[in-house]
Amino acid sequence: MESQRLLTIVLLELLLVLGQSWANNNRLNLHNNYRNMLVRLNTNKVALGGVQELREGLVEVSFDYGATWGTICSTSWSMREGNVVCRQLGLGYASKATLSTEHGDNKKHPWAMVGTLCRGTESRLADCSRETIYPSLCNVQNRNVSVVTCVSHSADLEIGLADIEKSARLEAVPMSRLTCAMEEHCVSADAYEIRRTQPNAARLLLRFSVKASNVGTADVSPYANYKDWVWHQCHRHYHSMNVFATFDVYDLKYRKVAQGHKASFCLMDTDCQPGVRAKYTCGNTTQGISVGCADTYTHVLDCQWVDVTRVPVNRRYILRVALNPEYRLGEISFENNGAECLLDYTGVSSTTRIYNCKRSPLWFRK
Ligand SMILES: *[C@@H]1O[C@H](CO)[C@@H](O)[C@H](O)[C@H]1NC(C)=O
Ligand SMILES: *[C@@H]1O[C@H](CO)[C@@H](O)[C@H](O)[C@H]1NC(C)=O
Ligand SMILES: [Ca+2]
Repeated sequence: MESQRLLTIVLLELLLVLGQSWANNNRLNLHNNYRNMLVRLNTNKVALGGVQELREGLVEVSFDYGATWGTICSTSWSMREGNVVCRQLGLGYASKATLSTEHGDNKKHPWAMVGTLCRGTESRLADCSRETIYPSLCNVQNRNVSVVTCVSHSADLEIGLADIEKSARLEAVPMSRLTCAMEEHCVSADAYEIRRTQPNAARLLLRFSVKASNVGTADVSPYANYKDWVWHQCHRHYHSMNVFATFDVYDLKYRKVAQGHKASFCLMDTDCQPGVRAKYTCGNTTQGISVGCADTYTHVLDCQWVDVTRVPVNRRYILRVALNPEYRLGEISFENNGAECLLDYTGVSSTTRIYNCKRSPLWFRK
């Protein structure tokens, strides 16, 4: 008798749990099709609510033709998702996309959708995909909801391909000449160990130039306020962004074999189209890239390399260069920010080459 009662209880509990998770998934639209989804911005801020058209606020969706609205929780909420929201609302491009409570929290505005994952090119939020598992970030403690700010003009970085191929060269540099670079973590981790016993050992550096053109309709402005820029004593300039570009080497099965570091550049106009005047100079308060200008980081600059000292020689690899890989700056498109090249690496400068560079989107997480 006792065991039968226990079984009944277990079965009842199982049904309850299944029912709850079904209801939760349904309510949060983890699997729903989004055909009838509506999107709008909303805010608790009185001053903003009073303006005619909201350009920033929390993002709300409705699956019942506007009868009820709810917010979004997503691990990957970024400028990519923001661009889709702004595009769908006819408000341009995202200049900010965060998870926060600044326009109201999920107590007052419960999530109606979780795990939204966009490439950034979709015309409607309904066309985006979903994270494959329930995001652990979207738990009961989290009060944040997805927020965007839309602007009508935006920058658009485009990576140059010819510059990478033409400039590529391999160079052996003793660590005694890499003091600044090592301070900024521009060599692989093993170098710091080796330096203790062999301070003059050389690193093999694959150097190349990277050109970042602004083909958008607004200047590139570093995301941080200039008061927050960090002075780098070694290179004697301010860094306005922590991660402006990444350089990585993969084998042909896309396993990473060498990590270039995350380069934090000092943004400026190095070359401009005819009729456009350069105005950003890598100064204390003047960093950026004007519309119609480019910032070229030539291969002779410190840190403009991948440390390939430990990469096996006489093989073919893939080099990936990505601008603004963390989507810190708002852009019209992230489809033109990546370059993917072939790299024949021999360990010898005269026969090592980078070729076949193709422009690629910032790699969409698989
Ligand atoms: C909510 O967002 C803020 C900043 O936007 C962040 O500091 C905080 O960690 C977030 N909370 C959770 C639970 O993710
Ligand atoms: C820029 O910052 C450096 C270091 O703090 C300072 O020495 C220099 O005077 C500043 N220049 C300007 C133009 O503010
Ligand atoms: Ca771009």
